[in-house]
Amino acid sequence: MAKKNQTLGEFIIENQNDFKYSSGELSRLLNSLRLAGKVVNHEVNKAGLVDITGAAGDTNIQGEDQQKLDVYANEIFIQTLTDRNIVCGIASEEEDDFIIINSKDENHQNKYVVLMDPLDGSSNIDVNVSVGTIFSIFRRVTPVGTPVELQDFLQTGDKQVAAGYIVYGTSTMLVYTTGNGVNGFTLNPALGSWYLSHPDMKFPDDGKIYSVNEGNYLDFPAGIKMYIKYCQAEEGDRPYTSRYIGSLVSDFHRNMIKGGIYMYPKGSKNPKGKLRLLYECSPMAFLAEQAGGLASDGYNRIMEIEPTELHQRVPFVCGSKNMVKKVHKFMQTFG
Ligand code: AHM
Ligand code: MG
Repeated sequence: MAKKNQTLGEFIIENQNDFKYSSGELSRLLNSLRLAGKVVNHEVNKAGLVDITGAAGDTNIQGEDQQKLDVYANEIFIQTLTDRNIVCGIASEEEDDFIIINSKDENHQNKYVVLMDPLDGSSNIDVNVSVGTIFSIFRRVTPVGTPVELQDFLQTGDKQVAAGYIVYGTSTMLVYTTGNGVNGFTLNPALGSWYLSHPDMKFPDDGKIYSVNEGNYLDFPAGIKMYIKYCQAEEGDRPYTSRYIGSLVSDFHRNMIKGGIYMYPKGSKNPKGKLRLLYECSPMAFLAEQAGGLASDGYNRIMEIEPTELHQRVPFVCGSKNMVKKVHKFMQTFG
């Protein structure tokens, strides 16, 4: 039973019987992510102060190497998961290939792989706008005790055992699911603890917010153009409100709380869409469905798309159930 103000550590222990498999291992993995999230949060919050936002490879005034925050976040998450001997493989939006982790005991007993976007929306860092970390966890499909292979990462979203995000916003929140609803925890920076602030989060079935980069309007498929016109029409509860932060995590988070839809369709600049199936869309789709919302590529459930490559991109439509269904109707009619 979720209790408000319970700490994330307590919540993980109390709910570990909900996990389908090896609860201790998954609990340790979630604990590592919450720790790495705190370290990254600390850096994100002082980004303006310490001039850490310079380009990777730059040298600061003291002659120390500077790192971009997305490179830093990538390293922190990989290092935390590796040092604590918790997973057998990691794939990251920041890495060309997946990383094989050899367990410290001889037989590589770890069963989980993590896929992540360590700092999504990173173009927002320099202007002090919210960014986020997205993670997705699968059980490996190749035999335990052997090095992980590509097929351990190329799994459909339906196979996820957990997924979540951290939003570094006006307050920092960690929101995750293990397939039993969605819960949100807010970091108390003074104490360094995450507290359950948003138990059992749900997308309202309907919403009044649409989030899309309308600068690309001319490039959108006809169905999306027609849906945007529908959102803008004066009829019933419309026109809807347009809100676009340009940080998927933040746009999703707001829409889940208030009711809304996020869209990143394909276009000539992004013929397959911009967002990555495995690091962004699949985990967000798991969260959306667990919160009573929907996520698709405009036609099909994201959770059923068979990945063919690590950095695969897909069109993405995600949010309140009835809004996503409306987009499907427009896509079927106008393409
Ligand atoms: P990134 O992984 O390079 O940060 O790109 C993903 C981000 C999303 O967070 C955001 O919704 C989208 O890209 C914004 O793209 P655009 O600036 O084209 O609207
Ligand atoms: Mg990203």
